[in-house]
Amino acid sequence: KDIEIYGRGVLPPHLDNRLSAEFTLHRDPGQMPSTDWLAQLGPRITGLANASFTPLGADLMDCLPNLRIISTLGVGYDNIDVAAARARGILVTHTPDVLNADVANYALLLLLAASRDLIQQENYARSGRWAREGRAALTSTLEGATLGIVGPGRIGRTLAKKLEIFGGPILYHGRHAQPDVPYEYCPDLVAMARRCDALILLLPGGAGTDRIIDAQVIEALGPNGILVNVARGSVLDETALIRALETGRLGRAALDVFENEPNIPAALCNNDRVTLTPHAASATVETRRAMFDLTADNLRAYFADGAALTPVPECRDMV
Ligand code: 8YV
Repeated sequence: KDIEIYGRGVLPPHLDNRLSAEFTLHRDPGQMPSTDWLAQLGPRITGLANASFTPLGADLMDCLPNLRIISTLGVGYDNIDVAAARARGILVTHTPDVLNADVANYALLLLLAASRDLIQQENYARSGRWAREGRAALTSTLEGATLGIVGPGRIGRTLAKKLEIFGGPILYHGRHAQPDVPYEYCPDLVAMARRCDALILLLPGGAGTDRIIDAQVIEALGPNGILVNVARGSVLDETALIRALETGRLGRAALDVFENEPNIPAALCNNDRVTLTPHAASATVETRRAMFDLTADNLRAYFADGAALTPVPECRDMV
């Protein structure tokens, strides 16, 4: 237990237990550790377990001069300044793959919920409107629908396979065509959106994808189109989305992630053509446990022999 770890953010109990069994764990004293806290503990900390979505940049790294590894909980690491970490010789790891199936399942759930107006229909049944007003409105089918995946990474590919059940064309857009992905590559996102009945966003957040889903893409998807976002709020222009929904230029949206979490604009909350969930796509007991274990295992492996299990791609040459 001579290795001292900083647990940043609120660590889930299982992760907290794993880390405190193996290391000396210093839990987060607040939003940003105080100067006193950092002055006292900063130099002793060699590992950081990150469970926070707030930016982790050079300012904090410079207060932790002996930090060797940042193990972040989650596959996404857009809140971590990886270039700043690399420049300081700090390895960054994340938790890929273990969440592929559940996040893909959630995207499928949101897609089905949006196309069949599940939440509205549930409200209709529960509130007694069925009995008072008769049958609910008809919805639209996904059978044979053209479905577009934006971001053909690990989760995108897992989802694409699941979408084959609908029997329609599956298209994808990303920076490059992927030779091992057996679906049609569309280099032009707007042109792809125009052809699609639904777009599902699975691309990483960060500078390269900031608001890549803009008014033009949203309007290309059109008045009957469905937009599903289980990626990051930052990939979507939320204001343009709201405007398109309010003016009938987009059909439906199903959103698990938002620009300013955990705050959701009232214009989305009040729109019954929007399905909302609280960033919960990976939130099953089983998947979260695997994510917590991988976060701890990366630290354990690194401190055992320098070979972390799942470094982020930018740090693969560091192990
Ligand atoms: C969160 C996610 O990490 O993996 C990601 O990138 O966005 C989620 O799975 C999860 O909420 C744990 O904090």
